[in-house]
Amino acid sequence: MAGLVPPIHVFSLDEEKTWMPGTRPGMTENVSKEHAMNVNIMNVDYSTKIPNNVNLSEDRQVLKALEGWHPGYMDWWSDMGPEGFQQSLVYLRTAYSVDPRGWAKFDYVKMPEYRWGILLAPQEENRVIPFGENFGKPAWQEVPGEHRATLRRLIVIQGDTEPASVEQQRHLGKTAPSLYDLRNLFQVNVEEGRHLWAMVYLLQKYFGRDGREEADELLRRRSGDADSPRMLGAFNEATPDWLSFFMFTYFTDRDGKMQLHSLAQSGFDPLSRTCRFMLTEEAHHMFVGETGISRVVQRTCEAMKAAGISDPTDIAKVRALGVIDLPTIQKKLNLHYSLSLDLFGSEVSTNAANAFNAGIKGRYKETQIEDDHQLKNATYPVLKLVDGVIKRVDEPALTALNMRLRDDYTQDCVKGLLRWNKIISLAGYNFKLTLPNVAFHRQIGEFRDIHATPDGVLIDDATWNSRKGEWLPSPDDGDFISSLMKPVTEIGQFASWISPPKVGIDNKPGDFEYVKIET
Ligand code: BYC
Repeated sequence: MAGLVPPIHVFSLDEEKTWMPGTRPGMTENVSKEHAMNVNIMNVDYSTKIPNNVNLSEDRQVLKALEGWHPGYMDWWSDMGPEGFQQSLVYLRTAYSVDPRGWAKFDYVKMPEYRWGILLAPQEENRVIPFGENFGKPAWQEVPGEHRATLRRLIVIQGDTEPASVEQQRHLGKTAPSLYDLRNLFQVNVEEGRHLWAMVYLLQKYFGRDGREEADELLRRRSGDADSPRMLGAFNEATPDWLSFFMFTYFTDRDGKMQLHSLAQSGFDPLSRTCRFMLTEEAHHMFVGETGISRVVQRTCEAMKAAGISDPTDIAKVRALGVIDLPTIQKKLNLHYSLSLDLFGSEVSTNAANAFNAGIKGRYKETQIEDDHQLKNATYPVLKLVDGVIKRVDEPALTALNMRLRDDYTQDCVKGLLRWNKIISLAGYNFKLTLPNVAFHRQIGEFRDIHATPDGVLIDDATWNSRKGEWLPSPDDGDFISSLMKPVTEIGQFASWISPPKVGIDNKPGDFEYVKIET
């Protein structure tokens, strides 16, 4: 076990710089303008049962609906939220404002007492719909009748993923590699719970009785349940160990980032404002993933060096050191990246085209793109299977929006790989983590009916079945990783397979007790 090094200010990916209170969240493009206009809704009202900055105390009907939903949420949290630790004091951040210059405060909280609230980013005066057929018209403050079903579907899908991830991660507390990591897990979990509240607020305020029914359904479905599963594939997969958790927060939360960015462009202003604030919290989740994987890679490299191992693919020798070998890390990466690609839907999608035309779901950084924002004559290259070969084919840009968002996502993913590979090369090893080809291990879209290697070579069923254990975690890999998942609960100590972080949460020192465990 290693001790926590003293905190130094090193942050990695751009969005990860943004999650500390007192710094500027990177997701809002017009923060300073908005700030000048909206000081009045910055602070959160804690006088109602549901903390909020949407004036719920004067919106009795919605407040009543949310208060009616609250007990079911608490039951769900107690049944499906983190297993154990509910009486422990956890050093959590809670949003008390949406002011980008300082929006969160840290304190010890028992998780069931966390104040899940409704927080929207400030309203931008005279905001217009930034894309689609309604381009340039005033943003909607109410749901337009003709787009009601599409909007509701997108909000329900978004809402469904939030509790799903908490359900997937509920067992992980038992095997946390440190109190620091345990606290990060719980921070992610309570904020995913808050994101569920965010979507439920929209459903209950703007969608009447159907919205209330959908809000109830969000508490009824369960990740991985045979009869009542969560809506999207990746949210029904298991998160069996901490390496999976870090991969999930790096790759799957990053799909969340891309989808939330697209919805933050929405002409339906309450959805846009909700997603903009969610992105502020989401940044920390990806920070947990990126630094988590960095720390695993770091530890493996250090252990290999200390033992004089020159070949990082000598799996047996590396595993004997009690660290996770790089080829197994690559397999986990292959799994989580490919599952996350499926979350973008089909490459060519009329659903996506309709949502864009309507002004409901835009592109990543829509307002920064220089074009007509209507995609009238534009095309976009889409990877397709043509006569058994993967080729780029120009498609109307409007129907290729999922592909475009997925490409933006892939570019965003690469940044982490560069950092992990730098750790490996600085340690003197000739090994590179890579993203598998988009045709590899897919269940949705163009490549769902074929098999391909991580290099994108098409293979038949028999080859896939005999070789898939080389590319995806096998039961043996799972058993090995499980064998390392022993809880470490001593203050400032870390499991053998992961390095301490470079910096503590809220700049706390290495010997800080992030979770005061109470059983
Ligand atoms: N699994 O035209 P298609 C997050 C369905 S993560 C199952 O190809 P479309 C988070 C689709 O529903 C972000 N079904 O795709 C991360 C449709 O069914 P219906 C969550 C799938 O509609 C970590 C049919 O196939 N937010 O926040 O253009 C922790 C044809 O659809 C899947 C969103 O996703 C799948 N993977 O795009 C916590 C944003 N893919 O309606 C949180 C909202 C497709 O014909 N959602 N289908 O029965 C959307 O924008 C879109 O619905 C999708 C799909 C991107 C999901």
